[in-house]
Amino acid sequence: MSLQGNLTQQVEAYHNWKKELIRQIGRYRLWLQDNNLFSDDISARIRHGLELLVEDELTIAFVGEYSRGKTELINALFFSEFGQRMLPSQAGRTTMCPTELFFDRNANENYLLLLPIETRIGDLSLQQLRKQPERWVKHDLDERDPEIMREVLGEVARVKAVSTAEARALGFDEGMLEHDRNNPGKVLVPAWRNAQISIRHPLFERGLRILDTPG
Ligand SMILES: Nc1nc2c(ncn2[C@@H]2O[C@H](COP(=O)(O)OP(=O)(O)OP(=O)(O)O)[C@@H](O)[C@H]2O)c(=O)[nH]1
Ligand SMILES: [Mg+2]
Repeated sequence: MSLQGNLTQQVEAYHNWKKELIRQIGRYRLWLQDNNLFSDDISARIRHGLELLVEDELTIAFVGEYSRGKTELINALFFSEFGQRMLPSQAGRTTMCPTELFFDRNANENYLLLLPIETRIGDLSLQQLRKQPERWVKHDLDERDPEIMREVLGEVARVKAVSTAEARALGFDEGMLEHDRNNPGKVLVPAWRNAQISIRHPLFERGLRILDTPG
């Protein structure tokens, strides 16, 4: 059986398990009511539990040393129908920032959001910055034009040349960074701190989230 078929079945099984759990919690609530064991406190706890179950999404993180094929596997699993690599994967360090793939069911659209690396200088956490759309650079992704889509997604691998002092200010250990061959004295840092990719895909529409990480 193909890997894609397996994954689809497993995500489906997870969904069915969640649905069954929600049904059983409903039965438990009725049983508590029938036996006069129900209270406002229990009601609030059950409601909170159900909300968590409904909101909860399955996230799979791809973690490993660089150039081990993490991104290539994601390309094969989710973008094979485009007939070409959608996310940049090549020999050497490629994925430069943590990249989340999912489908934004509220906005109901495909897009790429990029958070500039300079936001590391401020005090705001990624969690806080997620609530500030104006800090992110947004690109539309048109699934009818895979060539352009691939070009846009290539941004995830972008690096920029900065001085070693700038790299330190951004929180990098310069010993870990590559030197820019065209710019003596400068080092290469990721251009982005985080990437969010919303893509219509049956598994992402089901709530699956993928996290690709730099090696
Ligand atoms: N022969 C072969 N090559 C592979 C396989 N998987 C990945 N590659 C190649 O290995 C190179 C690195 O793959 P990536 O997917 O970019 O590796 P990565 O783990 O995402 O690396 P970073 O993003 O740098 O952390 C690319 O040239 C891929 O085409 C595989 O199963 N077989
Ligand atoms: Mg990669």
